[in-house]
Amino acid sequence: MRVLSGIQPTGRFHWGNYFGAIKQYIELQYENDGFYFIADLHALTTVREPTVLRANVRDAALDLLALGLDPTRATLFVQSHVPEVSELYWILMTGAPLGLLERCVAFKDKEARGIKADAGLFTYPVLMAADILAYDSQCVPVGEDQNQHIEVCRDLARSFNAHYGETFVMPSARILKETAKVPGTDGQKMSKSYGNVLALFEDAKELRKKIMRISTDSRPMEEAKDPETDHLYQLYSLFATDEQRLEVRDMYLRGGFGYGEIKKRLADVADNFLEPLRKKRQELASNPETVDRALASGARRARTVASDVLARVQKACGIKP
Ligand code: AQP
Repeated sequence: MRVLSGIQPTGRFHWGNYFGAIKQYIELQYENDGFYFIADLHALTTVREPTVLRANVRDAALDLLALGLDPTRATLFVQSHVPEVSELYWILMTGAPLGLLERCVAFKDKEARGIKADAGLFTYPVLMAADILAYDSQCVPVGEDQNQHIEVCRDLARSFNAHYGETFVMPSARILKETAKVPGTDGQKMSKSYGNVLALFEDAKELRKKIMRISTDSRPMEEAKDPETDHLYQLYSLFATDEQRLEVRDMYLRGGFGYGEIKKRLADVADNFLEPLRKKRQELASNPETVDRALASGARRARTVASDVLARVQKACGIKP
């Protein structure tokens, strides 16, 4: 099965990116034909400093490789290295109903929070549709926040197919229930633009400090609490073994514990998980040519697939002989 997903190099990856999306990329790479890209064209809507964007793309590649993405199994590439996608984006823009884009909550949410929105941000779901359709993708592993954009992609593919004849493969989202919306330090969705993230490759001491500052309620220690509605417990569950999780769950149900104790446990399990990855990342960073080689061969493979799909689309709509 062709699996595809992209991730924006708009800053360092956080726990939500990993548990919502990247972990799926890695699990799916063994049995499927995985295409994973660093979405630098999408990032241009927020990162307007060239040196920062270049550094972010490199960090993103290092992070993905350190987290376990294997470029000999999956195709890892940078979005802008496949120009066919930009042409497909334009073709899909013609015929994309404005109302469909106006209903996208990610755009409305940013606008409501006073983030200056440009046409790129408004039409982001159409570029995302081109990203998906350009590789005949069947499965798109993402967090819940991207579900609506995948529905837009399916709408655009359906209406193109209805007008010009069967051209696009219909993709489906793959969203894991337990990690569809990882909470941030304040309990809202973990998101860079909410300033509530815990980064994966943050300095260990800084990370521990941030964990100790996770917001909690002021109910008395002795009161029993529902673990399922508590974001600290949800974060702990991401890293804990079943046994560790059940022990903490019991503490919540019984009451008589302090949130500080859970935060310490969270810092320990997270550190346990992250420490070997930090080491792996350091090794990779000292071999930049390995990363360059992986991205170059990924782009070659991705272009081969995307140019075939684009030729099929051009023929269908009559713009090339
Ligand atoms: N909190 C989350 N829980 C589960 N999945 C999440 N994803 C992001 N946040 C969560 C998933 O990560 C993948 C990459 O998303 P992206 O490139 O769109 O990253 P992002 O949107 O830049 O992440 P942010 O922090 O949410 O950025 P802003 O604040 O700029 O929008 C996607 O599959 C996404 O679902």
